[in-house]
Amino acid sequence: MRCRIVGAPVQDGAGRMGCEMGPSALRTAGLVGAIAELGHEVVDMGTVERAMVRPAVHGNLALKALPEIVAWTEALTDAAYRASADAMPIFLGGDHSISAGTLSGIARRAAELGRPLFVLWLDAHPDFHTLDSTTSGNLHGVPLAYASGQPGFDGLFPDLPVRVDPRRVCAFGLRSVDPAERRALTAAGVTVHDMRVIDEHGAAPLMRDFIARVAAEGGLLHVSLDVDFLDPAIAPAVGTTVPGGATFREAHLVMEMLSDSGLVSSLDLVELNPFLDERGRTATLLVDLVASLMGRRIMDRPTRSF
Ligand code: 4U7
Ligand code: MN
Ligand code: MN
Ligand code: MN
Repeated sequence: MRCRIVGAPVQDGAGRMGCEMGPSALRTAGLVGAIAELGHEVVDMGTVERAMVRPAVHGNLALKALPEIVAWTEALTDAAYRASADAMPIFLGGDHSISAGTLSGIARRAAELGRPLFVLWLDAHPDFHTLDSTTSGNLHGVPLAYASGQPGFDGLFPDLPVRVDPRRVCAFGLRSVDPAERRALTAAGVTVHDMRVIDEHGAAPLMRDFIARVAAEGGLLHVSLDVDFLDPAIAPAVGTTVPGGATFREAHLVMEMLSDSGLVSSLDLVELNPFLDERGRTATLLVDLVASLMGRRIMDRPTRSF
């Protein structure tokens, strides 16, 4: 596999500062070496630069840093499109607002390749607010709604070249969903495997079904991993902790099954706030999860696991 590392040091979309240091912490924790060690070709392409900020106003006065996030989305859409030309891009956030751009660029790429794009959204939150429905005004809460073409972003966020079909999105690990998001997710047809569903069925059969769907349609698969998908006891370096998250083994199993599938074509690592970490343990855990996704195994397996 050819991998491309793309730094996206964005923090204006989150409620508190620190995500800007995410790419540095992931590099310091040894991301590039961990991938290379598994036999992949990996190039660190450096850091995306924000586009020029232009004034942007919206009736929702709670919105924070709208012009800045619009400018980042412009730059990241372009960077994601280019980085996905002939390799698997890994985007280092930065807060989750970066996915407004990464998803939009990847969706354009998938459409050009004539492949349906699936998205696995690993997160405590669906990030399915529109500019009108968000009450916190933090724009890391909107990227999935934007990229899947929900209304109300026109004229402010860049026009989507190609939208992500929400029926090809699986949100996995949710445990904090606002009422407006709940309604919109259902109406849009997003598959939601919240923590209660994962508790009842186990992560494996849910992942197996989703992977089988992607494979059956010959799809590309973008994985967006928000640190708060993980239980805060194992991943403290995040501004938006919600108890009851994925355990260490649940998270690794998801990555191992994705790796076996051979379908993952792009990845976001987002919301790491190194200012809140304990001696780099969250950054290190993320690097180990990426290693599982890229093929690290406890033992060799004689057969595929699904
Ligand atoms: B993250 C929230 F109200 N929904 O809109 C909001 F619960 O990227 C949280 O998933 C958003 O971390 C979390 O502010 C965004 C809140
Ligand atoms: Mn998120
Ligand atoms: Mn989240
Ligand atoms: Mn968060």
